[in-house]
Formats: sequence, C-alpha cells, structure tokens
Amino acid sequence: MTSDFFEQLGKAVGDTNVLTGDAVHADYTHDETLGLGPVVPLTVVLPGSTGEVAEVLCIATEHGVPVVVRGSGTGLSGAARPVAGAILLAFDRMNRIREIDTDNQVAVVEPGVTLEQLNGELAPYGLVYPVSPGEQSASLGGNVGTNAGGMRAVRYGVTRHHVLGLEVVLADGTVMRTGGKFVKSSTGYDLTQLLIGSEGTLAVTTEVIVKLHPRLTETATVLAPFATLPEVTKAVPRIVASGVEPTILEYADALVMSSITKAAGLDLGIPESVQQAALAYLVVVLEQSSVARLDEDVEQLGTLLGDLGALDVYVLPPHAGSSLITARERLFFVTKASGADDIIDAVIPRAAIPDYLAAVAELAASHGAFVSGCGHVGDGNVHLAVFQPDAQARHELNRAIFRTAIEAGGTISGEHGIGTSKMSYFVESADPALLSLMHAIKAAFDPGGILGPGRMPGPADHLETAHS
Ligand code: LAC
Ligand code: ZN
Repeated sequence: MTSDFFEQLGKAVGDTNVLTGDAVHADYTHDETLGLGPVVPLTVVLPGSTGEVAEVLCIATEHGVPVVVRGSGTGLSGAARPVAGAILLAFDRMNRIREIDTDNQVAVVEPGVTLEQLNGELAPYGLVYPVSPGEQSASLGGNVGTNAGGMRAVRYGVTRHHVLGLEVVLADGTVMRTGGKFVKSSTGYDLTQLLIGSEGTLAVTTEVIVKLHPRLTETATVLAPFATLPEVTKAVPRIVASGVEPTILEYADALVMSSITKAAGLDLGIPESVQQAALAYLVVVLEQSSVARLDEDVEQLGTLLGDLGALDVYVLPPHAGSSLITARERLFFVTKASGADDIIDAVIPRAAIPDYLAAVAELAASHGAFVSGCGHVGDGNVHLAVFQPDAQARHELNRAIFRTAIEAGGTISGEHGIGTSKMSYFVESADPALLSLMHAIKAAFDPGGILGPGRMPGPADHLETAHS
C-alpha cells in the first residue's frame, strides 16, 4: 500500500488513530468465534466522528481497500474478524451517549457504547435497554450488526425490535439517516430493518436510536429441575401460553447447569438426590412493578411447573437468583474452557424443540460427537456446544443439524449471525431467489464490494454454486 494511503488516513483521523505493525493489539485480530485463528489486518483505524468515518470510507473506496467493521469483538460468527489487507474500522473512540430522551423513552448512542455503559447511565432515570446477549461489554454497533438477541428476548424481543433509527455511512462516504425517534412509520422501504443484522456488509453504523423501557424493580428467579429433557422442552409452550410473561425462560441440560454453577462457585442448595435425578433445568426470571403482582406470578408459575412434572420448584433468594443469571451469562467462556469445538445457535419454532433435540442427539452419536445444550428456549433458540475435534466430521454434523433445524421450520442462526463461520451452510441452504436478491441489494449499497469481504450475502461464485 502506498504511503499516500496512510498519509490520507492519518489526515482523516489523526496519525495516532491509524495503527499498524506492533501497535495492532492482539484483541483486534479476532472475535470470539470458536475455531477461527487470528488475522492481522493491514491497519486498524479508530475514527472519532461520523465525518471521520465518511473520510475513511472515501479513502478506502479510492484505493480499493476492503473494510471490516468491529464493535467490541464479542461476536460469535466471525463477522468482525479482520481480513489481511483490509482496514479494521474499530469504534473504541466513538463511545458517547449522545442523548437520553426520557419523554420519548429513547437513547441516541454512538456505535462503540457498550450495553453496560448504556444501562449504567439509564439506571438513575428508572429506564433500561433490555436486550441482553450475555456479554455486557458488547457494543450497540456490534449488536445492530448481528441483530443480537439473548436471554431477555422472550419478553422484550431482540435488537431489531429496539432500533428506531440509524445514522450510517455508505461505502462511498455518503452519510444517510433512517427512521427516527418514533415507533411507527409507513414511509417507504424500511432500511433500518434491512441494515440491522447486515453484519457490516451494507453500510457502517455511526449512530443508533434505541427504544427504552421502564425498569421493573421486583424480581424473582425460579429454578425447576426435571427428570428428562423432553419434559422441560414440552413445558415451554405451556409457560409462554400461561400469560405470566417471563423476562427470562432458559433451559440447561444437567451438564451445562453443573459446569456454570461450578465455574461460578455457586451452591443453589438443591438436595443431592434431586440433582442426581435431574437431567435438565428450567430457569425462569419474573419481573414486575410491585411485590403483589410478582407474588401472584410466582405462585401461578410454581403451580404450573408442578403440573408439568418438575421434580421440585425453587424460588431462589435474590442474591442466588442474580448469581445464577450471572453464571449463565458466563456460559460461553465456560463452554470454551471445557474444550468445545463449536457453538450452534439455530432457532426453531418452540413447539418443535423436543423433536429437534432428539434428532440432534441421534446425529451427534452417528457422527462420533458429543453435544450439550442450553439456551433461550422461550424463543426456540437453542445453543448446542459441539465436541468433535475433527473439522470434516464436525462440518458434516453441523450441516445435518442445520438441515434438521430448517426442516423443523427454523433457521441457521437465531442471534449470532452468519458472519464468515456459517457462510457455507447459509449459501447452500438458502433459497436461490433470496440469495440473488441479497446479492443485488449488496451491489446497490456497496458496488465496489469493499464492505465486509467474504461475508454475507457471499460472492457471486457462491451464488452460482447455489443456483446450479
Ligand atoms: C449466550 C450466547 C452464547 O446465550 O449466545 O450465552
Ligand atoms: Zn445466546
């Protein structure tokens, strides 16, 4: 790359914000996807404003240098993994909360703002941004990129249900706004929704307007062990239909439950005999604005869980309840430390989960693998940790699992995204008409193909393979 290129970048964002060589910290060379090694980009560029992002994209376009966008690097699909020879555009400096508008219940944030930071600032106003993909250091920009979901989606929905508007920069440096501080719009194509989940392939997000909710103060965490996994998964539609509206409705198989509690040093006081008999658990968090309403919900849920065959029902003391949720949030790191080779996040209609998990167990056995599960069962979003070190065997197993999920009426990724790690599964299973349209949309936004190379919707040769 010519010195002219680096000189232009230095002029745009300041020389100290253009990192090369040893100045590129190892954190910038990867996201958290299992099994993907580090890649050192050509340079890491740290813009400080929308105008600087626009200048960087103009320079990238002029020199034909690809750009990969990165939030906090907590993603699980390889979308933020650098490409050699590309600019890694990182938003560490664009981390200001531009506005908290209490009357309209919205916040206007820069993409580098983290969930922890936003909720910390919102707490004194009695407000919350409820989307909670587990890792609180995740950034809002990254969450928009992957349409992050997480544990509270069963009540509140996912990122796309909270983003009311965006400011983005197009590949040629044009700054564009979509949506605004309003909750409804019937004004042309909904580009906000198209951009959410586009994983840095269509435009670069520089501002996000998010919807907020009142913070519910009364919380109860209910833990119900069951003797079998199908009993747990069959209970889920009944709980959703009961009207108690859980804020969190998670399942964990016995292995996941013992690993996360052990890693957190947490003793939930469940008798040894119950632990021995339990093959799976439901964790339900209820939140209400008053103790009376909460007590009513806890009682209704307790009775229902008993009717559904729970071995027992434990209403955890507040401290133990929040510790269990924190332990569950650490799941990814516990799974990683246990040597898992992959994490799958397919989503299926929740009533299809029992059959899906039975099919997954058979597929794991026939592929010489071990699979353990937990996840956002209220949304039909199951996380499977796959233990199969042989890459080819794992690929075949993953393909079979994804095919099963699709046949059950689901899709490959509920919340982690396609990124680079699931591209091949996505391209081979998607409707060719849909892929062609995605490709045309990509070309309309980014004719030079500089944004997120190798990501969704995939290069044209993949499309030809899918068509043939
Ligand atoms: C979680 C991540 C793995 O649910 O999606 O913890
Ligand atoms: Zn998850």
